[in-house]
Formats: sequence, structure tokens, C-alpha cells
Amino acid sequence: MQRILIKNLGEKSGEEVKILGRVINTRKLGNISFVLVQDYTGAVQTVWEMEINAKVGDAIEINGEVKAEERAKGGIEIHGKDIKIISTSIEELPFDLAKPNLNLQLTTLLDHRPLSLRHPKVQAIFRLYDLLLKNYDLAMREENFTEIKTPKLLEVASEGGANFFKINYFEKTAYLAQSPQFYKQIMVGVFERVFEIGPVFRAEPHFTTRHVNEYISLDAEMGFIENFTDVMKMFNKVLRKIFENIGEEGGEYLKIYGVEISEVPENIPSIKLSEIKKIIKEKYGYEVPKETDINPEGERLAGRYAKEEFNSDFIFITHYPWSDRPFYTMPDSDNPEETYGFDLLFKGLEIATGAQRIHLYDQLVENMKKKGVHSSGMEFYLDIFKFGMPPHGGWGLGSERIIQQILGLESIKEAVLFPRDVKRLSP
Ligand code: AMO
Repeated sequence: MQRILIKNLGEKSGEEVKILGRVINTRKLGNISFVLVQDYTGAVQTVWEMEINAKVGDAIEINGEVKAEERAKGGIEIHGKDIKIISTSIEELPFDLAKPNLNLQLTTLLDHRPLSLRHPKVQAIFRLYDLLLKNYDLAMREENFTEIKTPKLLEVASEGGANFFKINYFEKTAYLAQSPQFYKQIMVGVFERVFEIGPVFRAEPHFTTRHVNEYISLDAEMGFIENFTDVMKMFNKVLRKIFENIGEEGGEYLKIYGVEISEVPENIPSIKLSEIKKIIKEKYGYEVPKETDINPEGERLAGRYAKEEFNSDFIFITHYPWSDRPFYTMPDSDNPEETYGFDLLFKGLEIATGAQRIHLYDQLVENMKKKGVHSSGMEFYLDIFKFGMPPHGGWGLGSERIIQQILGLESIKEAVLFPRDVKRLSP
């Protein structure tokens, strides 16, 4: 008999079917046994008038009759005739996967990642993540961006700073890409509009709830902009589409976490960094420490202000100081102390950074000098600015932070399949 997928059982009422899947719960009521089975398309209850010795986690084949049952999820269940255990556990599971909430410590959850990922509530995170990836791709293509994949093994660190990984590369030293920054800019000179979904690496030595050492960055870069607000407008549009689609397609996963998808306003409120700092001080009595542009507490309060003032979960903060932004960021022509660089906060957490870039060779070289950035190894990038680069800008969006904020996860690591942190390189 041919396998029927669980999502298609509704059309098979009264028929005998074969399903393949995994046991996610078992229960006994008198002489009746219930076995909840999941395949990659959904879950269904199977009912047995006999003792069933399948265990949670087993991979099984079931033959039975599909029956309408109002009380069952999806309105149907299977009256089991025959069950075959295809593969079983040879050891005790380290935790009870049948519980509706695993409630594990983060370390236990991550140490046993291959198993904890099988839990439906944990799975829901990555179903939603899948929708994010799909819809980023979709929304970018709708705006005629071309998808690119750029190298992650580099001769020079792309973002500078100290948080890069150095590795041995045959006879040389190489750096793991901190972002696709140079390549996406170069590609503006080729395709004008490009996007990339890819891994980036950050040697952040600290433990926080919002950093991992490898994450997936959703990048974009676009040419012939008039100014940085063109980039923000495009970003706004794309984000609105993504959130709308996730809301429509991800309802069942959002429900598991008891959350609703945020609406991305048609015009996300936007405020200068210097202004939001003043507001935070006046309204909430908090002064952002001088040595940072804005710290996590400042971001949290900026998010609170966005909600209270504009009923928005999102806020752009613009005009970050020249001293804090990378050398490729365009300085504000009226105030060179500031840049046309922005961040996007979602529920009080930075999820993206973007900017207009310097597109003129002389200005770029000058800015690098001022910042003390050495050009050695970067010639391939710098040289392209000698050959008619249009005004351009883009963004880098942290994919895992989006999911963290949508679902209200305590740590970003819950939104990474196999997260890397200072102590964790496995599984
Ligand atoms: P930035 O370094 O601000 O900018 O990174 C962009 C976004 O990536 C996410 N992010 C992280 N997520 C998880 N763990 C980390 N360690 C981590 N570091 C950053 C955040 C952040 O907003 N090239 C620029 C982007 C651009 O201007 O186009 C860049 O990489 O969500």
C-alpha cells in the first residue's frame, strides 16, 4: 500500500491507509490505547483496541482506517489495524518528549539538541524560521533583487573591530567573514540590487542572550539611491511583506507560543540617535552611558517609546556617530560627526544595521585614513570605486533575533539549530 501523508488524511475518511511517522505520545484508557503519530506534514491520533508497545520516539508504520472524529485534532483519527516498529530507541530518552513543555535548562536543551529538536514546541521555532527564510527570499525577489552567495573565507576581516576569527589557510592566515559587506557592495556594480542569506561569524567573547558566534545574516544592497531613507523605505516594505506572510502561514506555530505576529507599520517611526537618547532621559530617567552609542537598556527603552508613542513594535534609529560606524558608512554631509547609518529595533532589540555607503573612491580612501584602517588586502574592494559605483546602501538583518523577538524566546540560542558560543562548538 502507498504511504499517505498525514495532512492528506482528511480526504480519506472511511478508507484504509498506511502512514509512516514517529510516535510523539502514547496514552491508555481502559482497554483502548492512543498513539499520537507525527510525520513531516502533521500529526494524527491513532486508536487501538489492544495493547500497543510502541514508545515515544519510535519510527513506525501504521495501517488503519480513517474515521471522522469531531473531538480529534483535524476532525479525524485512525483506527489502527496493524503497527510495525521500523526503528526503536535502544536507550532511555534523557527527557520526556511527550510533555507539552520540555521546560529544560538551556544547556540541557542544547546538549541534547538532536533529540530536543524533535519536540513539537521546539520544532515550531524552526518551522517559523523556515517561513522567515522563504519569505525574505520571496520579498526580495519581488523587488527584483538578485540572490548571491559570497565567500566566507577571507583575506581580510570585513567589519574590522576585534570580533573576527582567524584561521589557518594553507600557508596563510584567513578570516571568517563577519558579514558579506565588501562583496554585496561590489555586486551593486554588477546587478544593482542584490541580497544574500548566509552564515557570518563573530568572535564575541561574551555570553549574552542576543549574541552567538555564528549566525545567519539576511543582507541586502541596492544602487542608485537618492539617500539613506530610500534604503529604509525598501527595508520597511520588505519587512512588512515578510511579517504579513509569516502571520498568515505560521499561525499554528505562533499559537503554540501564545503570541501574535507584530504588524510592521507602513512607515516605521524613525528618530535620530541623539534625539532618542534625550527622550529616554526625559521620559524614563535613564542616561545612556557616554562610552556607547546606545546600550541594551537604551534600546529597550527606545522600544518602549516606540510602543507608547507610535504603537509600533519597530523603530529606526538613525545618524549613528561617525566614530562608531565602519569606514564604509557615509558621513552626514551637514554634520560629519554623524553618519547616514541606522539600526532597526524590534521590541527593544536591535535586529538590523544599515546605511548609505561611501561610493566615491577618494572619499572612501580619505575616510579609511581618518579611521586608521589599512587598505592592504582590500584592493579588490577599493578598486571598484574607481569604476563608476552608483550611490548605494543596504542592510544586514539578524535572522535569529527576529525569531527570538517574535516568539519571546529568552535566548537567541533557542532560535539556532546548533548554536555556537564561547564554550559550545558541539553538537
Ligand atoms: P552588524 O554588525 O550591526 O552590521 O550586524 C547586523 C545585524 O546582525 C545581527 N548580529 C548578530 N546576531 C547574532 N549574534 C551576533 N553575534 C550578532 N552580531 C550581529 C544583529 C545586527 O543588527 N555589515 C553590517 C550591515 C550593513 O550595514 O549592511 C553589519 O554586519 O541583528
